[in-house]
Amino acid sequence: MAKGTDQSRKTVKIGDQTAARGQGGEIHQVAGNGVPTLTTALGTPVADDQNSLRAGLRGPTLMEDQHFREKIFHFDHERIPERVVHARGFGAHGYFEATDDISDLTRAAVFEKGEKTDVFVRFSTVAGNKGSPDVARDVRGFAVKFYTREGNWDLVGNNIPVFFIQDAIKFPDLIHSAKQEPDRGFPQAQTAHDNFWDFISLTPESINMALWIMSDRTIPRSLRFMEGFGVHTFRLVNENGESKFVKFHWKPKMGMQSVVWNEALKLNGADPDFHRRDMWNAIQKGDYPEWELGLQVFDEKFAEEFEFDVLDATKIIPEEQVPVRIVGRMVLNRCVDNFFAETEQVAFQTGSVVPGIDFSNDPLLQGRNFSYLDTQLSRLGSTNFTHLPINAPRCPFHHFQQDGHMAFRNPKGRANYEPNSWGSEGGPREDPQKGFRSYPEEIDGQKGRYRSETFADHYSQARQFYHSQTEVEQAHIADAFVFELSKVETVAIRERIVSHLLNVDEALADKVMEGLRLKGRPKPADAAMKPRDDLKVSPKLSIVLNGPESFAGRKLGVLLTDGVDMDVIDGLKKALEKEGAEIEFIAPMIGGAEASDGTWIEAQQKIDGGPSVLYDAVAILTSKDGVKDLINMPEARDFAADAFAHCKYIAYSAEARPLLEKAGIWSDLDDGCRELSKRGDGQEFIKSCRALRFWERAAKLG
Ligand code: HDD
Repeated sequence: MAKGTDQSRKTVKIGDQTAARGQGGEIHQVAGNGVPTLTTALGTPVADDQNSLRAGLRGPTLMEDQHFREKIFHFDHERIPERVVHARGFGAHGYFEATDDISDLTRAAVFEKGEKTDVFVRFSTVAGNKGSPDVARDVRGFAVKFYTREGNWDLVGNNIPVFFIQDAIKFPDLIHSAKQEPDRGFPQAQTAHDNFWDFISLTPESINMALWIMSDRTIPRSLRFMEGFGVHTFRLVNENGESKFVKFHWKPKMGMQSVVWNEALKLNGADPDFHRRDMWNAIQKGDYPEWELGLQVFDEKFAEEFEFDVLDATKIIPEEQVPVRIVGRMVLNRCVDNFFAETEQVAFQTGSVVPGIDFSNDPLLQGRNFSYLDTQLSRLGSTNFTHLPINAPRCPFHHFQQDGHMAFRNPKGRANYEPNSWGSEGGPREDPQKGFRSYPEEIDGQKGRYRSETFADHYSQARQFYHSQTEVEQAHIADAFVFELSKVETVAIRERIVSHLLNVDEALADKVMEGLRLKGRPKPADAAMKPRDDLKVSPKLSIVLNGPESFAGRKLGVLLTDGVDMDVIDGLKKALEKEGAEIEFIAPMIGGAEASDGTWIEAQQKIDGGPSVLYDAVAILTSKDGVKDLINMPEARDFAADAFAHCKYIAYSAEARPLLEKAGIWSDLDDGCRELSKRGDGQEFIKSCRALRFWERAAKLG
């Protein structure tokens, strides 16, 4: 008998499962005892999944091997085109609950007070490919699919309330400029290159958004700690057909928080999956992220009187001018079962609205309404992408669309057209009462390729945004411009950006100019409209001013060694538990460390895999002997020095002093640093961590 056939295998027992040992000695499970039989895609049971069918022991593989061919064929076609933008995403399920009666504003079922609607949310970065790092400096997509009882409503937003361009016709240019340059195929997931800043410098309408992307909004600490925006002006329409304008806002219950740029650079190396891991872990352990949905509602009169055009997506309406009214809450409480089937195949469309919600004439939105439907065809390969479970409505639906690739929800019966004579057997019919009706806005005008003069002010809101930031946030914006433009090779492009910044804020422009060592101040860019000086600052635009009230949902990283004081550890653990925050132990070896009282502390990270950038605050707790090991480890010195440089709150035991000295921070320790010597000290330390960062340090760091 030939070697390598079933008969030549020995069966062995692993745990309570039967396994077969192959010729090479490898062990694999066989069916039985509750383990199902492996089959082909068409259900034929498979006897051997280890060896392809051969002519003879050492002969060629036979084409006849249907199982082998099907397996390889399917594997070869596993990839579908990634999204042309927002390729890297992370999705989760949850629900939306309407908490306020707004029937005077909209007839949308999703907003009936008390109504609970399933949602699927996909967060994303924009420019990077599917495998790019999570903490790239980039806008975050914030797309929400509401499976309402009157059809799916997609609110396809971002974590920034304005956009780069005013007209969708410029979108391909914008995205081409931002992604890898076409001749060289790099840089990946970053805008710090010539093409992007060239486009921006030649597109003054993008300057407001340029300020936003250079702020810390584009380096969020967690997807859970960022705002979301529908960006455009939409319409709400009530039962009587009356309409008001609306802008949608998502407010994170845990407040806003970002990382600092140097941290982001290091995070992308330490954990390219930082954001998805954080979201996955939070949901898996029941710490469900939550947002409130708020509306800015305004009428035609306000729209006419407002300083800017409400149809211009490069502008906000400050919350101080039109307050955000909270009308519901969204909770994400379930991770996906299968990344591909859900996160990858979900198809959002701005055009998917439901009765009671309608579009405005924002030319960016109008263009998007075409693009999203169109792109799904090339991405998902069939007009039947709505048949996929993640995209299908969860309310009853009936229509006469039929056939096509992969049509797997097919109507029964004779009628596939309308009108027909088949009465109640004749399929669905329109419903003038319940059905979607577009708001009958009066439109009159001449056909033409226009840009309204009301879209012409490109700098005033950029100035307002900059002036609304705290000092430390302003410094980050200037630093970000210097960083990005330092990667731009063409000096004329650097200069052009500075010439735009001169229209925003002279001090900012000068800082950037000096940071780049430009040889002289360029002239301010020609402005179609003189920038205004009279816009009031809007504190709601600052991240630092809108942080959390507690340390809940955040993580303390404790670097420890053998001999650590268990009392202090216990004190910290208790304080964090009370606060709703997490603790993670980092040790020289992954096996953990033995505390002074003999307690064994399991480590979650080995020191070189757990740098301080992974944590919101850190503690360095060691013993006289333990610290001797740490001072010789560059990663332990970095742990301390980075935490200090990133303005983190730092706790330490007296024994940690030699490490803090070696890291060069001992003599600079400030009020953001606290020695822990007894159990009760932890509570005070965690209280101080609520501020998230000790920003006072930033000025001293220079
Ligand atoms: Fe877009 C995806 C958000 C302008 C064309 N966009 C996409 C996603 C988000 C946004 C969150 C990812 C959806 C997902 O997770 O599957 N896009 C925005 C926002 C914009 C915006 C907030 C401005 C306010 N987008 C925009 C324009 C166009 C597009 C002007 C084209 C004219 N966007 C697309 C697209 C994508 C997309 C090509 C790629 C994948 C997809 O749609 O499904 O159609």
